[in-house]
Amino acid sequence: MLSQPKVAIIMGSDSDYQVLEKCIKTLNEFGVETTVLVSSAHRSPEKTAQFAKEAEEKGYEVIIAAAGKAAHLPGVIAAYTALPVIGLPIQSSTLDGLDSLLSIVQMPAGVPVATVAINGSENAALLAIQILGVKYPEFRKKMHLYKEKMKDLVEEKNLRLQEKLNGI
Ligand code: RP5
Repeated sequence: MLSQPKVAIIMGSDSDYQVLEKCIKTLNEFGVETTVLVSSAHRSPEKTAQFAKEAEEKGYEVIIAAAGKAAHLPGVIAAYTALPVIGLPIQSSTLDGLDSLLSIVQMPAGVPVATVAINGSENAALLAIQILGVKYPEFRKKMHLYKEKMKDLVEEKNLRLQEKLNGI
């Protein structure tokens, strides 16, 4: 039997946690084991580098790295590991998160970080699940179900709107 996949969620500060809640919840709902930790590319660079270097041997298969402002955490982690890194820009500053987004997305060739939207916490989790789905058919199946549900929800919304419009 295959072991359960593990996703590491790392954030630059505990002030990022609130945004990460949706990500953690989504991964839990899909049955993915997660480890959540705070480590900063700037304030605790040694710990961050050590985490990234050891991530593969610790059994993680995807890393989600969230950071705000000059958000170098995802890029630094990607520099030290061959695992896929998903970067989650946090809207934490006076620049509305654009600084975080650009710091994460503009990686030089050779060191990709799969960047989701500013505060795109749920998508970070779903992308991690889709990456796991390449190896684990059960997660692919769960993603198909998730998409079916989403489609049904849109149709429900459409029907509700049509009813409202017909009542005008
Ligand atoms: C970044 O700086 C963190 O990811 C956080 O988004 C931001 C602010 O950190 P705190 O000053 O709130 O600890 O490194």
